[in-house]
Amino acid sequence: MKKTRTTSNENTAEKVLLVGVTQTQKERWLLAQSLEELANLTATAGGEVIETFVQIKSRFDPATLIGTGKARELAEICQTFDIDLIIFDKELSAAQIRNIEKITGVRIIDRTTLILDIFSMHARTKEAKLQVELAQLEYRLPRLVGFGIEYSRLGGGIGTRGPGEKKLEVDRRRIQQRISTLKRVLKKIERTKQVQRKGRKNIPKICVVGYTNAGKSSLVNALTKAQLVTSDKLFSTLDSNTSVLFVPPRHKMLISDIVGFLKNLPHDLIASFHATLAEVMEADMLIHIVDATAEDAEMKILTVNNVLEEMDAHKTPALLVFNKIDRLFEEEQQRLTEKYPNALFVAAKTGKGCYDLKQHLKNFFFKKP
Ligand SMILES: Nc1nc2c(ncn2[C@@H]2O[C@H](COP(=O)(O)OP(=O)(O)OP(=O)(O)O)[C@@H](O)[C@H]2O)c(=O)[nH]1
Ligand SMILES: [Mg+2]
Repeated sequence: MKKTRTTSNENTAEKVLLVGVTQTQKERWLLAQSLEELANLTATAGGEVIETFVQIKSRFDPATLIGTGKARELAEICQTFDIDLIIFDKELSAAQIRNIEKITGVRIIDRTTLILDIFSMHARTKEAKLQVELAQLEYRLPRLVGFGIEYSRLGGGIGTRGPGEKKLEVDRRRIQQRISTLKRVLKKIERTKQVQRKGRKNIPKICVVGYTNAGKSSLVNALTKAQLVTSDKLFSTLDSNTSVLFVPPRHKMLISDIVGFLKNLPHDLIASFHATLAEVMEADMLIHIVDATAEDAEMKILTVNNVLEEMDAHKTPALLVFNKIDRLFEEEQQRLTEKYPNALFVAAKTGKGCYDLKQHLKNFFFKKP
């Protein structure tokens, strides 16, 4: 077991124990990063991380993942620190959740449930709400044990929030029906948006992609007159938003801000966001924005590239833009410049570099060869 950190939060916050498991000592560093991210996600969802439990186990136990002995250790920690909720960094089966809950007496959720919970908190438009509901139902369906059994778990707290006022459904047949309805409605929304985009087909389309919190919305605000929500919470943007980017004296482009990416985003979740992510697929150019101050910036670049590849958008021309250079050491910027010679550097917050970026976009689309 390894003790890591405690984040402060309001007194009412749920007290959370994070659990990370890995099969080899070598993966430990990756696990530490993943747990750091899990702690940020937990704080975004309103929880307070009290303890972190790390286990290296070469073979996972199918019943409890970590093994009964370790589950008992968790139970002790929960008692000592008065823990309300355990969040596993790994996806768990319904049986594993049930078994560990039985031993610890504490509610358990996994990383995906936490992410879906944050998504449901941040969905604002009808489209985003429907997409989140679809992702939640698709995640729950294979994990339902029997009719009604799970219902008592939906008492409230992190991991139980559903889109809008709707309580999450628990009946398998009704879930299936609802999934079909949601898919149908979303398809319709997607078609309407497609028609809208066709109407603007003569205007170049740019889509800003990047890891969550890289500064996508801030960049669109800096380049246009948009006033998109920005915050240091993860996944503040769930609804795609298109703004006009004007480069004087007469050049016009469209620029879209979309949901951010994250490592190990569940596949179903990406699929549920098809209508939103169509912005990516139909863009003429992508701006791949990176938080240059992030310790693991290069891992994040790879993650974003992987998601783009999964979406079949990796062939669209992409411009790498490092953001937040107002907080970057000069030597680090130098190193990144050498490694990524075609990248641009900006500070969306102060506007630094945005003029050059606009000129670059203008030249890309309008300069005659
Ligand atoms: N110091 C500094 N902070 C910045 C800069 N650009 C953005 N930020 C901050 O970074 C955080 C995330 O910015 P957002 O624009 O919300 O990032 P995003 O990529 O849209 O994030 P999600 O929508 O949550 O995925 C906010 O707290 C911003 O104020 C910058 O150039 N410098
Ligand atoms: Mg955003």
